[in-house]
Amino acid sequence: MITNTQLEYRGNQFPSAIKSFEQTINNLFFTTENNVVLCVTVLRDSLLRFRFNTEGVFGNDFSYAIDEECVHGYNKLEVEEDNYKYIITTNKVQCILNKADLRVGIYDLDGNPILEDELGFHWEENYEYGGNIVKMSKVTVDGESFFGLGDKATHFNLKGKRVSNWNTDEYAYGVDRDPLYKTVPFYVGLRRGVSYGIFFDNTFRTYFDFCQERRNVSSFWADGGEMNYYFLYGPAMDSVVSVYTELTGKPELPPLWALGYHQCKWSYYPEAKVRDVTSKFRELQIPCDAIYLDIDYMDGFRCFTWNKTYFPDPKKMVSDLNEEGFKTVVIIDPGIKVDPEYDVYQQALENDYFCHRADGPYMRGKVWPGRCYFPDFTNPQVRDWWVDLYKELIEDIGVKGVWNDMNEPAVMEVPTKTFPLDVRHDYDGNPCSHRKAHNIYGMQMARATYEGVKKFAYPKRPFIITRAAYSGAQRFTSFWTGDNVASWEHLWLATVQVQRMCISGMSFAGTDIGGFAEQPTGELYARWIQLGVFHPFCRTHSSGDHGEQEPWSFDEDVLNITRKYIELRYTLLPYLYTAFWKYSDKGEPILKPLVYFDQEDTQTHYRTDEFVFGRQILVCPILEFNVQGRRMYMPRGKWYNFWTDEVVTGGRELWVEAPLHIIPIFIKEGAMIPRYPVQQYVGEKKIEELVMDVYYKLGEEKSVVYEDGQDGYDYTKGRYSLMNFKLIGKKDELLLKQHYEGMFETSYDDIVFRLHGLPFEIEKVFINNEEISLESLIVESGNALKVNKIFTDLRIIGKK
Ligand code: NBV
Repeated sequence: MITNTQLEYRGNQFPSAIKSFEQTINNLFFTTENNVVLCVTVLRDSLLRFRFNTEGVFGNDFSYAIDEECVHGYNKLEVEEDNYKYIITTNKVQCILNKADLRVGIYDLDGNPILEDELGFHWEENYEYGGNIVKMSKVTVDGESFFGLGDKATHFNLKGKRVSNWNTDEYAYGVDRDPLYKTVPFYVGLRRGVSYGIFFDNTFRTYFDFCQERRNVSSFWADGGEMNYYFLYGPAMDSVVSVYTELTGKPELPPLWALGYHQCKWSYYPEAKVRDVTSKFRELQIPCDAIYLDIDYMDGFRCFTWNKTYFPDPKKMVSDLNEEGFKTVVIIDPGIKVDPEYDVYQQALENDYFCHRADGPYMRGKVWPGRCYFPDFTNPQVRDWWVDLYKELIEDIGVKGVWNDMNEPAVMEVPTKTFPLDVRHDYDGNPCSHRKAHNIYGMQMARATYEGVKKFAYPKRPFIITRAAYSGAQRFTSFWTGDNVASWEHLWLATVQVQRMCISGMSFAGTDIGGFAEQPTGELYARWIQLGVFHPFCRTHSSGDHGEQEPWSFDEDVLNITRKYIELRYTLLPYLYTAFWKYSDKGEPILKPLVYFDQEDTQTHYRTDEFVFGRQILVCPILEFNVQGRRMYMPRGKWYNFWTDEVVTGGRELWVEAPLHIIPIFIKEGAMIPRYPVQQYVGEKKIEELVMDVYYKLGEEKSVVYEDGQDGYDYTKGRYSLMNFKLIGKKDELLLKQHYEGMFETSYDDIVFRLHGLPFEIEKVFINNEEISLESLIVESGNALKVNKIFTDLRIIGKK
């Protein structure tokens, strides 16, 4: 039976009435009279998968995104039936399927709707290519908001937007330019205070419409493949994002140096230039951990080779740099130069590792080396071969990280900027055309690179960065947002894009600080570095054809500002590393957009600029030129101004001062923030004592500090140190409780607690219930106490 709404969608086909239901353990199969099958899989009480097929049988169930290690299990699964519907009940949700038309509604256990089908699943034959365009539409309510989708260069709240996913090399993209480099078909909906998520795991070109076409409808569809989506129930946004990240995979911890500052340019060469730049960092005492070599280090842009004129002895250079604390990161692109004399080309040819066109010949395309062929990274044998190509670079020469670029894949001089759609791919034994493999090509390249670097860097940790990605790529690599521009608009995009990446499971992300294309003014660079040091990945990069972009390329003021903020990042490394550990352990995003931080406060739903770094540091970037301050939204609660210790009450907009050397930063009251000394690079100094900045609160707050060997895999065997603190503030007393876990011996014995905002003068201190003389503890000018790290109970009592 066709309904009235469906009549408007002639050309589309719809499921008819359900004729049968079958259950095999977790899979519930519903088949309609016109042979549509819906398989509902209950993975967890709040995680359900919906997979539709229009021909009665499902193809092989294979996904590059889903992490096989993700643990599933539910507490309850019941299926009931009446004349009109099937009701699937778990411990968290109820899912109702209409018998008449297979439409689905999901409700909480009190019957409140979370997400209901509008037209629900429908499809249209794809006349051009065969197969179906598979579609889904959902009812939305007024005030509903949408977040996620990876690197979209648009307002943080996607309400009213239509976006698509087709990995694209988009040099100097502007606001609203779409699609860009990455495909993350995942979003979080926030409806009447309740969050849910949708992950549409389909690698074809996909589309999402958030009430742009029709006011109360959101929809998503794909040019081919299956309607295959996961529904994640919150009701808190943090559980939606964490469960999505678990589903698509959490990363290992990076080496700590990778969280330091990185310097890059297209390109630093010859060797003398590289050495100049690195020595200048040390001379000017600007901390820096990584130096990048862009395409010009290679011989004629041939991957895995060196230009021996520019770099006569790469091993010596890399090792000298390493001595000075600089880790060398090199670029590797996917295009392999067609050159019968080149061994990488020969090997791939002999083994048939390059992609073919549908009618047989190799896929040819022009990139930096000229005419190239492209490895099929969706073939596991090709990935294994690629892994071993890293032996010399990593094991022999000592390179520490690899940068994968152009892997959308990007091809020059063709209007589509990528492979022709007929190109064939192995897709891990599920052969298909480029229409299906395009969006995961870059991820599979980064995966093979990760495995290669890991194999030869072991027992050290690998570092990989990629431009193109699909959901799940975070298991292997970090990300940057591609070829941005040195403009104020792009500085705004930087804060929006990195926050968006963070709630899309891809926290280890950053932008080219200062902008890749064109040249920033000193002021823009200063504002960008102030923001960039709070991004999980922190690298200055530029195309190099518009002038210099090293910290000293501007004036003295900008140099000092840059040093000050990079130093601040280095002092916050234990805090950032702890946030990374929470990401790696629990899927918790490193940056928290305000709506994530406090979804119940509707004032946060349309904020784009401010974010919380980790759990307790609020950052508000300055995004306009020639200003001395700005208005910002302070989330609810009390916050200490980082610069002045003044306490402000949130839940309101307020004016904050921000002359050029200041970015507004606020610390959540009750927070305990760990700090290291300034180092020129990670590991330069032995950490003799840990400083903890303690921000008094009347009430309670928890803080955590995670540490380990900073590299290597011992942490996976329990060799880590986890200090769980609880601060309890009373009128005339401050109690710090510690619960310790792990087997790692930190290099320091003592913690220096710097006390901020203490409302009383200290009279006595008890450690584990034993009074200790104040004089023996007090350091710095009075408001800091130095205490052996092994304590469970530190009680600071005020004078009455
Ligand atoms: O390899 C050169 C550049 C690189 O510096 C940049 O970061 C990439 O996004 N690459 C793009 C190719 C040239 C772009 C114009």
